Amino acid sequence: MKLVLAVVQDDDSGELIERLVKNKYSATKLASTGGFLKEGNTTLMVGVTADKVEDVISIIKEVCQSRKQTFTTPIPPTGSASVFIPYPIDVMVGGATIFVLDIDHFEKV
Ligand code: 2BA
Repeated sequence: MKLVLAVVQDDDSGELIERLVKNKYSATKLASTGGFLKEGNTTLMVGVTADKVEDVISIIKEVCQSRKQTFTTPIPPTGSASVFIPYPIDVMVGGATIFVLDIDHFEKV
C-alpha cells in the first residue's frame, strides 16, 4: 500500500477529485497553505495499492496545470527597514508537488 500526497492548486482541486473518484480512487482533500507564497493550496491524500500509483500520478498530470502567480514581497527591495515599497514578483507555481509514501499498515474499522 502506498500513500500519494499531492499538493495542487485550488483551481485544479475540484476537477482532480472528480477524476479520481470517477476512476474509483478514494481521496481525502485537505486545505493547506504554501510556505513560500503563504496562499491557500490543496493537499490530496490518495491511498492505493502499489500498482495503481502510476495511474494516479498520470491523472494528476492530466488535470493540474502550472500557472504564473504574482505576489507582493513583504521585503523592502532596498534592504532598508525604513523604506517599504511593495514589490511585485512573478512566480511559476507547478501543477503539482507529489510525494509517494510507503504505508506500514492500512486498515478501515
Ligand atoms: P509555496 O511554498 O507557496 O510555493 C509556491 C511557488 O513558489 C513554488 O511552486 C515555487 O515556484 C516558488 N518557491 C517556493 N519556495 C521558493 C523559494 N525559497 N525561492 C524562490 N521560489 C520559491 P512549486 O515548487 O510548484 O510548489 C507549490 C507548492 O507545493 C508550494 O507552495 C508548497 O505548498 C508545496 N511544496 C513544494 N515543494 C515542497 C516540498 N519540498 N515539501 C513540501 N511542500 C512542498
